[in-house]
Amino acid sequence: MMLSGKIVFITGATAGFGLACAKLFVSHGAKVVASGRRADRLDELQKELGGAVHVVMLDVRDKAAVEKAIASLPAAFSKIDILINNAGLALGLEPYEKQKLDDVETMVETNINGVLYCTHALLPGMIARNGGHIVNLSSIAGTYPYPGGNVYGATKAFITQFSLNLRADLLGKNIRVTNIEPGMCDTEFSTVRFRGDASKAESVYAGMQPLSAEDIANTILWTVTQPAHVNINRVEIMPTQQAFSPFAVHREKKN
Ligand code: NDP
Ligand code: 8X3
Repeated sequence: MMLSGKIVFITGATAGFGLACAKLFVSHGAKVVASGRRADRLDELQKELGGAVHVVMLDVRDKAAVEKAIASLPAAFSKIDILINNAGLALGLEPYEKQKLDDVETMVETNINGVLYCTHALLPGMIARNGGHIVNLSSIAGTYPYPGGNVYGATKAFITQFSLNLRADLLGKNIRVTNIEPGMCDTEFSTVRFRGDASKAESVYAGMQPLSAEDIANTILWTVTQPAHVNINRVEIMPTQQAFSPFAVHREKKN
């Protein structure tokens, strides 16, 4: 099996990409540390995947909790080979001046701080063992701006640049870093963004075929199963039915 003997730490494994990765990686022989905030979802996953998974209730915004969770992993799950920094969210699609600062802080704390804390806690072990792979979930929103993307897009731009800079730091240490940059993908992402408004979330994907969480899990699996000398730096991936459009131009009305 492709991932036999590998231990994978996934943040945000209770839904979407993280959940799909947990299931796919276990099916390929990995042992998975699955983390997230929702205990009921973690319990379900534990029941479904059994001894191949160790679940940890964890809010990645909490620096002390991240350090404690990682320091207290059971021995069989403690030597992490692959970290998937996946936990993240967008809140709102309003122009910045209308965004609630509480939501802004939640995005920054989750999408940026969470990645910084988990990476900082797990990297020394990878360096000591002279091997590892960090996979960060950025987004096309980190490269291409769109109205209402303001802070969410900026947090993802941070992740893209952090991934590339980590590569520079880690040269010679046999640790790979991959930045995954998906476009529209039908998970709980839009339901969270629109604060539980399911019909608004559904309308995002109406009449087109978005990516699925499994598409992203398969892509991540591909990046982590390349030969050790191959580092996939970035993967930008969109639905076929999503593409680019011209720059927007504001034109003054003629009298
Ligand atoms: P989902 O909403 O389906 O899943 C998000 C996961 O993140 C959940 O498991 C949630 O678990 C977890 N999470 C959120 N906040 C925290 C927190 N503070 N601490 C720990 N876990 C947290 O979204 P996706 O699977 O779509 O998104 C995964 C990642 O991919 C995100 O970083 C997102 O920005 C990115 N992405 C998504 C795209 C999309 O279109 N869907 C496209 C590009 C990137 P819980 O609530 O249990 O804590
Ligand atoms: C999620 C993709 O385009 O909705 O990161 O921002 S997008």
